[in-house]
Amino acid sequence: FSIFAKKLSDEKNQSQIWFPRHISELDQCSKCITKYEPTTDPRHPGHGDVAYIARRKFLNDQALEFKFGDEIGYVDYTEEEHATWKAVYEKLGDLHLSHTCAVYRQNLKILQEEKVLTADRIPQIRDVNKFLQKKTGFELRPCSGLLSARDFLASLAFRVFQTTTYLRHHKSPHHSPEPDLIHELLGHVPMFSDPLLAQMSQDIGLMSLGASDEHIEKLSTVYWFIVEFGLCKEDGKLKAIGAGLLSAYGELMHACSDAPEHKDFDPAVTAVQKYEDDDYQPLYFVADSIHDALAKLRKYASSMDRPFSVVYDPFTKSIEAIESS
Ligand code: TIH
Ligand code: FE2
Repeated sequence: FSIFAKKLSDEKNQSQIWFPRHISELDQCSKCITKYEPTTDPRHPGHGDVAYIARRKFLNDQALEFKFGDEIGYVDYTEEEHATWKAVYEKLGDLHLSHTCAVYRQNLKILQEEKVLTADRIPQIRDVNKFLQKKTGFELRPCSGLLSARDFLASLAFRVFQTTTYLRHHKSPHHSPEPDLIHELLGHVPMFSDPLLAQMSQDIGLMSLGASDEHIEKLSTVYWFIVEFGLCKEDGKLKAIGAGLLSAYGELMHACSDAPEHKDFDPAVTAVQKYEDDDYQPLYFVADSIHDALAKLRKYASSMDRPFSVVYDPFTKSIEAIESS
């Protein structure tokens, strides 16, 4: 940004909605919302399983203690959890060639060659972060469940991805109604290893800082339909780019089949589309490519009026708000 850009005055800063200005302030962005809790929601596969509920709570409580600068602790996963991981890992392998985008396949291959992801053992977040750091600078940060859209998106502005640490219930390994570690690792990690997908995610995050509730709703809907459930076309075939599909065998097949509706990805349209969050989506958006989705998103961003714009400084991992001219 130019030296002529005007920083926001103190007065304007104060009338704004608070948002983190430095990566360390993400410590204030871990508010969880309750949805699909196994304690109360019969739609959760772990509903009524006392041991599962206790384990999930233990891991969530541990994640909640994490603060900026802490070393991420190793988690001692149980043999049952390793077995769930392995079952999902191997079953998804059957669909890789036919249903996943080239970026996913390439990055998964590297992750496997470097033994960051292996069928037998659940990877540790700390080791995955070493890989992501060298690919795109993204990092996973433990969180204790579903976050508010505002907090979740704010983290993306800093290339931080809030990651659950518990696993889905062993009874239902091929679809989880909520994000879990398997979804984060098999769905998101290979995609966050891609520079364009990483940039697109960070862009959505930057657009969310200080945004109105209405804009947050729109941005989280765009995020949902592209980063979680997006498709692209390769050689005339539908392929998944979205992490929610890449980690769920049944929905991955459904999304790429003729059963659901498919529409071209257009951020302005996508932003106001209603979505399903307790079953397969009836509608998916299809981008020409990740590059195309990023270009469209940037055009959309410039149409969103904001009294200020934000600049990210990757050296200090901080944000500067600049008055819009
Ligand atoms: N349904 C996904 C899975 O089974 O892996 C998890 C989710 C992603 C986004 C919302 S729920
Ligand atoms: Fe996700």
